[in-house]
Amino acid sequence: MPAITPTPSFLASLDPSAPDADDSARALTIGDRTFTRGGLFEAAERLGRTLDGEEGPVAVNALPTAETVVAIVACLLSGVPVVPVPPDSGPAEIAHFLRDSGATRWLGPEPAGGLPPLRNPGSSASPLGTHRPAVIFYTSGTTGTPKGVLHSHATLAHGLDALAEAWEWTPDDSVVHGLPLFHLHGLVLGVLGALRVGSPVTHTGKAKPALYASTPGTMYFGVPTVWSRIAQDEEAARALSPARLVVSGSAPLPVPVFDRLKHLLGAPPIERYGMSETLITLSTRPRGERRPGWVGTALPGVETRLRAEDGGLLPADGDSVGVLEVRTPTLFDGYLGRPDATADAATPDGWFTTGDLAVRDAGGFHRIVGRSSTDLVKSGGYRIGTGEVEGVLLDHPAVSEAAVVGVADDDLGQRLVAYVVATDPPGPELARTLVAHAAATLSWHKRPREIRFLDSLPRNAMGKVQKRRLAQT
Ligand code: MLC
Ligand code: AMP
Repeated sequence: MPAITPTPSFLASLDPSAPDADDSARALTIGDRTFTRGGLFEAAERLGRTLDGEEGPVAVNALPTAETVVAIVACLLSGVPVVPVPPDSGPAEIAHFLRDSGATRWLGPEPAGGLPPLRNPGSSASPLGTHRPAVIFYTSGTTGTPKGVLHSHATLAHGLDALAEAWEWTPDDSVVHGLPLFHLHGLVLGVLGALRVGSPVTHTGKAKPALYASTPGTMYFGVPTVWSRIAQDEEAARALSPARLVVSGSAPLPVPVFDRLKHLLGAPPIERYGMSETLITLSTRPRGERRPGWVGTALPGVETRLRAEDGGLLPADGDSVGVLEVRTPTLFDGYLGRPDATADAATPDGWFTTGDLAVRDAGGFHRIVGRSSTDLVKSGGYRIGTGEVEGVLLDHPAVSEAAVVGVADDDLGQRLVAYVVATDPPGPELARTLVAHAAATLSWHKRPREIRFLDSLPRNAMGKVQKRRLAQT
């Protein structure tokens, strides 16, 4: 993890010394607040001055508000690492994020249950050591608590420039979305991307069809759940037809949704693929082919290959399914404090193992087929580790066994279903209690959408729960 010098030009459009800077140009609208480029820079700089000497990282309660954007931009401009915290996080998650990152300050409203103690730099060393990442994203793995994904100013800058090139994204564009401000999609692409390119962005607060439809723009970003809802709302979909690009990512876009958007908008959506760890690596192009079910070709600087179960490399024949490996200048700087997990994700020759199953055709087009592990679920575009949810359910006194699986869902792509062996009488009331327990301990978006009670969980001869059998029940 090389230490990197923060560069104020990462958010290039806010650079006050830029020769063609127009301070009065609109930079951001969120809620009822609109900032000019100069106004946003000034607000962030003012807050940044209070961070002077802050070792950080600084945790930001990433509500969809102007204050959140100002806080994150302030950290980036000041070179203080920032941890965007999902605002619906429960106390266990918040305590983990703060402890694991060694956060020294919290910006934004305090959580309802109060704030756990922050690290005092004077009395304990930073888990970051000498490294100064730009952002730490917490993301779920197949087991254990979420891991901190470290990105430098350099990887973010590279990733956004590659996207700008691929999408022909210029200051003449205007971006619209309502995605959460604590993940790659909504924060890096949707806000920092716009601030780097210099195209104004409107955040709609929520990712609702009517809000997208009533907000003019040239580029709309959404996860497939958002596009599926818009595709069912003909009026909303038609309102987006003047847009230059409608972009889907974070989860597979179902082919019927692709087809319906193409019909209603008059042009097919752009699909792009990425991960918190790699940033965006594949995309279709505005002037290129957009093929339903396929996520396009490598972005500038990115290489891909497919690995078979037997360890060999697979041909790009449009048919052979293997685990997708990528080599990219946008690769993260590792998982915070987890050299074991960082090493596990790398091949001996330095490629990153995504864990996604894919095919690639001779023209370099990729289709994402699924994930190699059933323990990582994508629901509404959120990545959720089933182990984490099982652990929380097992902490409840009425639960003796629990297994969580992702089940196909027309709206969310996958929805979390928890199979539970209960010590209390099972029924709707206990189901509601367990959902509320998971939502309150972890976060609202990680709650199981359904609890199914069983007398015992199906296990193999080794005692391991057979999740594939559960997912079929
Ligand atoms: C929310 N609600 C609550 C609550 N929190 N109610 C009680 N208690 C709480 N704590 C309310 C909401 O306001 C809403 O009400 C209702 O519950 C449903 O909320 P929800 O569960 O959030 O909505 P849902 O329909 O499930 O969400 C769909 C969605 C959401 C698409 C809007 O899943 C979403 O924002 N997904 C984006 C995830 C994302 O950005 N992933 C990218 C990761 S980066 P009401 O009345 O308002 O409806 C990545 C890399 C890449 O993947 O490639 O991009
Ligand atoms: P996250 O860690 O939340 O960034 O999620 C990354 C994961 O989202 C990837 O490993 C994929 O499984 C999934 N993903 C992202 N974009 C797409 C896409 N366009 N199609 C299918 N899956 C996607």
